[in-house]
Amino acid sequence: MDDVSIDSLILKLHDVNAVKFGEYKLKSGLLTPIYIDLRVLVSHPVLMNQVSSLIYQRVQEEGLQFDLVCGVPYTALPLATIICSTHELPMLIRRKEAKDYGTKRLVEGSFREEDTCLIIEDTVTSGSSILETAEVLSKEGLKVTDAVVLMDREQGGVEMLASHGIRLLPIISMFKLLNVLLAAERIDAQTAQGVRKFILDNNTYSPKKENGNEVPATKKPCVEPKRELSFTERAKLPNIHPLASKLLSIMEEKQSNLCVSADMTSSEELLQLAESLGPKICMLKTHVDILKDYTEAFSQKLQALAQEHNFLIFEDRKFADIGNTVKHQYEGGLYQISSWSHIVNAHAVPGPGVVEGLSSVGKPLGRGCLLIAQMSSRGSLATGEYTKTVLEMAEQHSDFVIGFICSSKITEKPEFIHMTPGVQMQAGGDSLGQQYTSPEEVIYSKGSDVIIVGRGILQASDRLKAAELYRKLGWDAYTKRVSQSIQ
Ligand code: 5BU
Repeated sequence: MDDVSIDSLILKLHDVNAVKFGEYKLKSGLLTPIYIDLRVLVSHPVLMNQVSSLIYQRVQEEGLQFDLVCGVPYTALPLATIICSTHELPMLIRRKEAKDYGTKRLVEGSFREEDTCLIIEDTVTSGSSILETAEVLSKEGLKVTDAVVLMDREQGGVEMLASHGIRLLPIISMFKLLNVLLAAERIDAQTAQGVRKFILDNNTYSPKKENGNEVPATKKPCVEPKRELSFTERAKLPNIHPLASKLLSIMEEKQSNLCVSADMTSSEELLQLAESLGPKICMLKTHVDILKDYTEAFSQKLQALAQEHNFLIFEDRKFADIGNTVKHQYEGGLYQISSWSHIVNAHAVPGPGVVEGLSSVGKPLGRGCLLIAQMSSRGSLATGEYTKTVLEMAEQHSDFVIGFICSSKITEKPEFIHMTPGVQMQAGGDSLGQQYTSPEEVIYSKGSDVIIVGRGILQASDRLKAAELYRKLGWDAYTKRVSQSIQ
């Protein structure tokens, strides 16, 4: 299941008022600042089909084994019906009340004892509705081991159900929903923060609540609650590209997710900048073709400084031609970029050939590439379906692509590093279309990993002091994000 289709679904759910912000009373009597009402889905057949196919996709991805499907009444009933009808799966209907005439059955449909029934639900808060349905099914001799839910409010449902031996598989989590709505400017940072706090403060699951006794270890959740990995943990992932691993380790070691954009026209000045800001940064970004006095000696000195101060060099060359041409542009010409730059970036416009051409030069040298998934400039065309295709291209070339230039997190895959330019303390922009977002917003709210700052530092009266300030703002936003992701 890809993140971009989840993102667009979240926006559509917001469009049809299935996600509301304000003050609402939950079944438990608790007042909540966010209300998820998926009952409206029945009025939107296209959305209904999309949700059903996402649920089924999840079922398949997890390789779930079951004999029958049951939707929790009422909202999930039509969803289960669509899934079962489309994929020709036998379904059961759970009655909420036993009818007082006829068979008095609580579960309608044919089944055998010991059959396994998969439960489908629309929204989960505590997990009690799923548990109730599972208990009714169990009384009929059915087994329930898994449940798939569209929207998990992340208030303890996963853990509670796990303690009853049911694995809950959510498709959209509350924190993801907030991040997407925030990135799309549907809600402001204050609303998102208010909801996050509410969710963290109102977890409904406590092992002690189970019959007043601590739940035995064997009944503890079989699914670990989702937690964002730290840079150190990501650096150790089995499938991580060695260069991505190196960058993540540098970031943790130097407590810096700051990349300075050294947009200078004099080699000497650039080297002085690298010398003085080196200790504060994880990466230094260049535009080598704006230097008026490039020499090979310059690139050698820059490499020595990168070694001395432990940062990576990223030449922001934005390759965008057919594979054969970019291969020459990367390796040869005046600049011989592949010989000194650890990281380069590329537009996806030409198709996968651009990555393959660059990879044929860079991969043997242990270099890495960032794909430009979104841009910071006004009116950028790199949005929506385009961004989605960039992500797919990266996934298909993960032996060379280490991440993205983007304005917000575009994938949950922790192997990819998200880097965001267009960063300054104050929002605004320049007269040529650049648009600025603050470090806090980029890292904490939009989920990116690295801030790329140029003029915010270069035009400061004290560049070192400004770099230290950006480093601290970026790092604090990252630590806050990771610590709050423990859901
Ligand atoms: P600024 O001075 O912080 O605005 O510089 C931003 C740098 O990042 C500059 O070198 C741009 O070329 C680069 N950049 C960007 O601003 N936006 C983008 O989408 C991409 C690169 Br890709």
